Amino acid sequence: MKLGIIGNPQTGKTTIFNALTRQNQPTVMSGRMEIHTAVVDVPDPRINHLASIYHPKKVTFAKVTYADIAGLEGSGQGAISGPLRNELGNMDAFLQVVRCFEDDSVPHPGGPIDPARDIGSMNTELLLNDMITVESKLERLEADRGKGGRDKEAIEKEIALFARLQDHLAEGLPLREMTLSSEDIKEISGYQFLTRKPMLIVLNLGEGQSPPDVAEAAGGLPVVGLQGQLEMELAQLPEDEAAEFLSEYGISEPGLNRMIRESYDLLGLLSFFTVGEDEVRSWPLKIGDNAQQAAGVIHSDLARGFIRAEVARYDYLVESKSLSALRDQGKLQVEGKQYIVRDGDIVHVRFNV
Ligand SMILES: Nc1nc2c(ncn2[C@@H]2O[C@H](COP(=O)(O)OP(=O)(O)O)[C@@H](O)[C@H]2O)c(=O)[nH]1
Ligand SMILES: [Mg+2]
Repeated sequence: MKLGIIGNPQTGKTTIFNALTRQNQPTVMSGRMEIHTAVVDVPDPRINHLASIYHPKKVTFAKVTYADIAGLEGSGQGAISGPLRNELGNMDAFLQVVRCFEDDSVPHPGGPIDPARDIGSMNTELLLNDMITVESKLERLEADRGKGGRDKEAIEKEIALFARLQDHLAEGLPLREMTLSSEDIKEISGYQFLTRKPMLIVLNLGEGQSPPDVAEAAGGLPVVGLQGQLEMELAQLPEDEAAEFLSEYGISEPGLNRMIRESYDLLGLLSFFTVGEDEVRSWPLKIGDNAQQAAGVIHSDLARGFIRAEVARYDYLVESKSLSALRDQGKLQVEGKQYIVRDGDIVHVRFNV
């Protein structure tokens, strides 16, 4: 699953990307389309706790991929170029970085710092882009109608659907707020509409700055505040110094961890765990997926040869410290393929291939 980091130039996208990845990409404005991707661990204290029980050889966290996407401006001109549009379309969700920090040495092309305005203009930009896609599709459909080659009824149905999308967008509303049947969703899935993708607003705050109220501009989108510059410096410290720094500032956890977890939620994912002496590991799973699908995340053989899953609740395992003790206490659930996996389940798949 891939999250695209978007936003106006000089808002702190690359700074936050560097914080996420402990990398050091230059934070210069090139004006060109440029994309850097990185795979990032999703921090989870439960995994650390399980590791302290099992002392495994290896500890592996669930991961998400972030892409730092330069070259996008929320100018509201509908000017997203072809290749950039393709890249954006390939993302599963967006993080929109919004500049809140004041710093005269950092240019701000759009005028005074105004987070609500920037959120609004980016929304317009994405909306216009979807509008262009819908309109050109409608034009093609109208032409098809004139020719009369294809199934007439099918064309009329498609025209009706895209006209509905057009009306919705014309009201200034993102497509993610539109109620669509599963058939409609299938029909439009190939178009990768930008306003259908989930989005998290990330307020890039100056040191000690409290987050501005952007609820109205965000229109129901989740919002998280972050001190980008500070997080980047923190991420580049050795672990013990970072911990010292945090306690000095009275911070219980880097804001970045919260942002990563929020992006995980944004993608509609939960974590389930596997445990053992070799490895303690968290795995991402779509919320609502079943035990067989979870098995498939681990390995396709496990899904194919699935017999049953032994499932323990995280709290029970922490309490009794071993799966066999839970089995003896009758607290190990034995579940079939259709069992809906919950966040925090410890899953052991029995299989036969
Ligand atoms: N003062 C301050 N400067 C920042 C902060 N975040 C980023 N910057 C600076 O703003 C400039 C642009 O940041 P960058 O991450 O390259 O923005 P991008 O164009 O969105 O990728 C750089 O000079 C950063 O050092 C922040 O939280 N506070
Ligand atoms: Mg950048």
